[in-house]
Amino acid sequence: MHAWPASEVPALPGQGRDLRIHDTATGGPITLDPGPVARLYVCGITPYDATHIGHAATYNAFDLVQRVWLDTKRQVHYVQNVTDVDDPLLERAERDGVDWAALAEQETQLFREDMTALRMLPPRRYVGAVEAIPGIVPLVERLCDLGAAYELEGDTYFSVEADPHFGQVSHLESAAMRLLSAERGGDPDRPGKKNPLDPMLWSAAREGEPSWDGGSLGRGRPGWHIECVAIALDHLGMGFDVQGGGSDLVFPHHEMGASHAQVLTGEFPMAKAYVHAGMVALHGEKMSKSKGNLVFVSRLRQDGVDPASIRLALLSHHYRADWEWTDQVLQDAVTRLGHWRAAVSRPDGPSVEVLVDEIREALANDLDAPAALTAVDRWAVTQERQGGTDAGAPGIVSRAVDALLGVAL
Ligand code: 5CA
Ligand code: ZN
Repeated sequence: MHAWPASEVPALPGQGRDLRIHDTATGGPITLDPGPVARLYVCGITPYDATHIGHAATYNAFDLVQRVWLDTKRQVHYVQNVTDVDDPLLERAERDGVDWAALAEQETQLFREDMTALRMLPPRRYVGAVEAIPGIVPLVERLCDLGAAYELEGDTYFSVEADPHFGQVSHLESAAMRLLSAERGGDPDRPGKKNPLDPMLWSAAREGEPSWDGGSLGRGRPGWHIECVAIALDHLGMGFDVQGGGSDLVFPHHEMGASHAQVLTGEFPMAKAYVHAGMVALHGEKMSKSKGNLVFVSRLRQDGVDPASIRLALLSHHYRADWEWTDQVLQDAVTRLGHWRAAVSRPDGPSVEVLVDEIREALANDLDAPAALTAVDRWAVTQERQGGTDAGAPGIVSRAVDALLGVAL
C-alpha cells in the first residue's frame, strides 16, 4: 500500500536528545539507544470507520518518537500496518451491505488524508494484512513445525505455552488475561483449545467470508497478531526499537505478537520497548468504533477546524494519560494557536536559546508534550508582554514547533 506525503521537517540548531521512554514490559523508563537507523512499528487502523481523535492521539505519540529521533540526526525506519481483513471490518461491511474491500480502501484513504492534514510523518512501509498473507502463511507453517501451533476443526491456534517469555509484556494474571482475551477478539471459551488464551493464527475459510490459499493450512485468513508480526519481522527484523500502539493493545495483541516472534526466531525480546498511549474518552467512555461515541478528525476538518489546533489539543495531554475529549480542550488549543501565531509573526523576539533546549528536554523525557507546550507558552507570553531584540528568534520558534511538535505556525 502507499502511505501519505511527508511534510518537511526543518533542521534545528544545537543538539537533539536521546529518548527516555516508558516501557510497558519492564514497567519503567528506559533510554533507547537505536543505531543510526531507529526501527519503529506502530499498529495501524482497522479501516471500517473514520479516524477518530483516539486514533489521532495514539499516532501523535509515535509521531513525536519519530521527530525526537530525527532531531538526533538518525534515520527512522517506521512501519505501520492496516488490518484490512478482520472480523469487525467484515461485520461492518455485512451490516451496511457494502463490499468489505471497498470499505477498507475508502476508510484507509480517509485515514491518509487525516494523517496528512495533522502533519503526521508517514511510515516508510505501510502494509495491509491482505498483501502480507503470502508472508504470513510460511510463518504459521513454521510454528506448526516447531510444535508451537495446533489444529482445531480446521483452524490453527498458537500455543502460548511454547513461549517461556509469555506474559512478559503485560505481566497480567491469567484471569485478567482471559477476560481481556474475550473482550478483544479472542475465544477463550471455545472447547478443545489447549489453553483458553491460545490465539488464532489461521482461520479456516467460512461461508460468505473472503479466504486465501494457505498452503498446508488450507484456505482461510490470518489471525490478527501474526499479521503484525509477519509485517514487523519482514520489514524491521527482530529486536527492533519500539513496538507501539494504544494501551488497549497491551493484551492480547502485543503479548501474543511478541510470543509469536520469539518462538519463531528463538530470540528475545521482539522489541526493546513496548510503548502504549492512553485511551481518549468521550462522554466518560473510551472512544471506540464499536460503541460509536466518536469525534472524527475528518468531521472536525469539514467543520473548518484548523488541523494545527487539533494537533495542539492532542499535544496538551501526556501520551500515557487517559483523557477526555471536550469542546473546551479544542477551544483551548485554538486560543493557544492564535497566541503562538501572533508571537511568531514579528521579526524579532525574546531569546530562544533556552526554549529549543526546553522543548527537546521535555520530549526526550517520556514525550512530555504538555511541558513542551508550556515552554512555548512562556516564550509567547514574554513576546506578547515585552517583546525582545533577538533577530530571527520567532523564525526559530516556528521551525522548532514544526520540527519537534508537528505544528505549522
Ligand atoms: N488494527 C488494530 C491494530 S493492529 C487496531 O487496533 N485498530 S484500531 O483501528 O482499533 O486502532 C488503531 C490504533 O488506535 C491502535 O493503536 C489503538 O490502540 C488506538 N486506539 C483505538 N482507540 C483509541 C482511543 N480511544 N484512544 C487512544 N487510542 C486508541
Ligand atoms: Zn497490530
